[in-house]
Amino acid sequence: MPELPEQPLNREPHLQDLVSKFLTPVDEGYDRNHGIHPNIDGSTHVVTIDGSVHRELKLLVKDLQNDFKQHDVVCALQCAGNRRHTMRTKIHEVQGIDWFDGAVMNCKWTGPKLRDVLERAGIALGDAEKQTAHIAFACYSTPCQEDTWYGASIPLSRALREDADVLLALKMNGQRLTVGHGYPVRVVTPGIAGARAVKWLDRITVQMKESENHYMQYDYKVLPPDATDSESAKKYWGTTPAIQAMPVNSTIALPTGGSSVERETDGYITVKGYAVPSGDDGPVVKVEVSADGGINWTDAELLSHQDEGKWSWKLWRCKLQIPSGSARTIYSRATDAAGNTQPKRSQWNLRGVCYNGYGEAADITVK
Ligand SMILES: Nc1nc2c(c(=O)[nH]1)N[C@H]1C(S)=C(S)[C@@H](COP(=O)(O)O)O[C@H]1N2
Ligand SMILES: [Mo]
Repeated sequence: MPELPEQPLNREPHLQDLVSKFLTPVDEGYDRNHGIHPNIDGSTHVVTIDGSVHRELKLLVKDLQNDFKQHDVVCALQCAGNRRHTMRTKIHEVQGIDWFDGAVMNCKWTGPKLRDVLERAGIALGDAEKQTAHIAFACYSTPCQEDTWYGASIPLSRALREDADVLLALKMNGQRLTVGHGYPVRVVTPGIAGARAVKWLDRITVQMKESENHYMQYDYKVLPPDATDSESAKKYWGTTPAIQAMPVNSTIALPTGGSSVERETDGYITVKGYAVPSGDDGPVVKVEVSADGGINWTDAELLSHQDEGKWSWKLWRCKLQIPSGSARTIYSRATDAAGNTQPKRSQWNLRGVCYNGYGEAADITVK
């Protein structure tokens, strides 16, 4: 495996800062890297489109900008390991970075739709093949900890759907992409795990197999519960599907677990958080909060924002009546437009991915 000269940058913001803005500022979102950042010259960088296409394309960044209609998409981009800390502390130890609830950001991305670029190349597959084919994304510019390159794939059919809004993003919140978030071009796959949103994109391939990259085949999968360590996981990697859609989720940013809060004169406390929908099933239409372990639920107020859409997160807040005392737990539960809702606890898996049990602020002292 590649020896990297330094540690990859991995960090998440404080949750209260994160939910203070609908659009996450470029330098305030989480960073997730399996290698170190490459140093790419955006004026000469080429994205190759190849595989089962009629015309192989080599596009400069300026071609992506000038030759195709530019689209804006506001979406939540979330690491599949978001909330791993809750899974490992409430259920059982898992492998992976100890993400709390902040490995998600809600940004506005701008660039051409992948389907328009693929249309220019022409898909050289029959209709039946198009239904089962994959579109693979690769970055060869910088090695990773577990592989010499980074790659991922999504179903081709999804990339071809006008309403799936898969973008080759050149901008983030109206500004040129930063190196950390993929300059000069990254894939943005709304509703799909962040692991597929390949940064520093240099190749797009139409193929009949999934990406063979380590992070597609041997990571980012919800392994069955009897995969309890790396050894017992071995026989499951090949048969467990790679994560695509992320599940509906919500978390509580205020109050912070373990903190003390004073009740307002009316006996209420303010609870705040974010909620994200499941895959294609946005937006989130309801968030409820409970102060009694999930017996009674109070509807939270969903805040409205100008740029919101089915892929964006919902910020919410709630006035919750809660008795004073110590060791109180507050839960949150989101429901999306298709009726998907959070379970109290989601299934344990070795890699600690896709945790979407109730949002939880535990051990609160209410004065
Ligand atoms: N080339 C490349 N792309 C990548 C990664 C990476 O390590 N290398 N990490 C992926 C993962 S796991 C996530 S969650 C997102 C994180 O994006 P961000 O660092 O912009 O927050 O990028 C994805 N794209
Ligand atoms: Mo990730």
